[in-house]
Amino acid sequence: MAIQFVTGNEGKVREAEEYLEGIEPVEQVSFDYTEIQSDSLAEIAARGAREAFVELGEEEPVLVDDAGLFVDALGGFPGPYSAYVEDTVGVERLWRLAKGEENRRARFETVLAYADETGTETFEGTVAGTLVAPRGEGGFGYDPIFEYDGTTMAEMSTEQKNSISHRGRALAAFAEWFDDR
Ligand code: ITT
Ligand code: NA
Repeated sequence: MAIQFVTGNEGKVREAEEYLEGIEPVEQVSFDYTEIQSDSLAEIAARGAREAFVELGEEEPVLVDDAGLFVDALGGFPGPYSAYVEDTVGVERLWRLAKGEENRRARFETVLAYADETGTETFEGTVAGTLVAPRGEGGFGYDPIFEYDGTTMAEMSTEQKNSISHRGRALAAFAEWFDDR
């Protein structure tokens, strides 16, 4: 058995594989689940995981990850629109937007939704940090402009990022629950 990680984002898969190594194998699967209009990442992820589990034949468990970057000074923007904003505005220009603000605090949030024949469970993770000019070649997405404790997430190894990140925290909650079932 392998967990089917339904995502088009290879960075997410790398982090999940690294974290779940020795617990459960992870396989990337492409499936375009419906992203419902909602301000709740948990609701979006849970519905997506359920739909993917059913549509993929209800054989193997499914994992979905819905994440966002929430910038304090921008009223939480881009939040649930983070993927769209990365594609259109871009990471560098989002930094320039934040640069003009005195308050550069931001947080990443992610919700992991796991679905199998017994039901659907969600696990959340958050990390608070500061937006900075882009640094580092690792990670993905907004990592180069998100600094935690003096280091951008793009300057961290996958293992280091997992030890402090929103996704790492959600994976920790998931792994604990998964192991205890
Ligand atoms: P899937 O929906 O296919 O999983 P996606 O990249 O569209 O992939 P999201 O909607 O969850 O995923 O992503 C929201 C945005 O936030 C997107 O631009 C990501 O690149 C970015 N993002 C998510 N997790 C991140 C992380 O750990 N570090 C930096 N950026 C991240
Ligand atoms: Na997405």
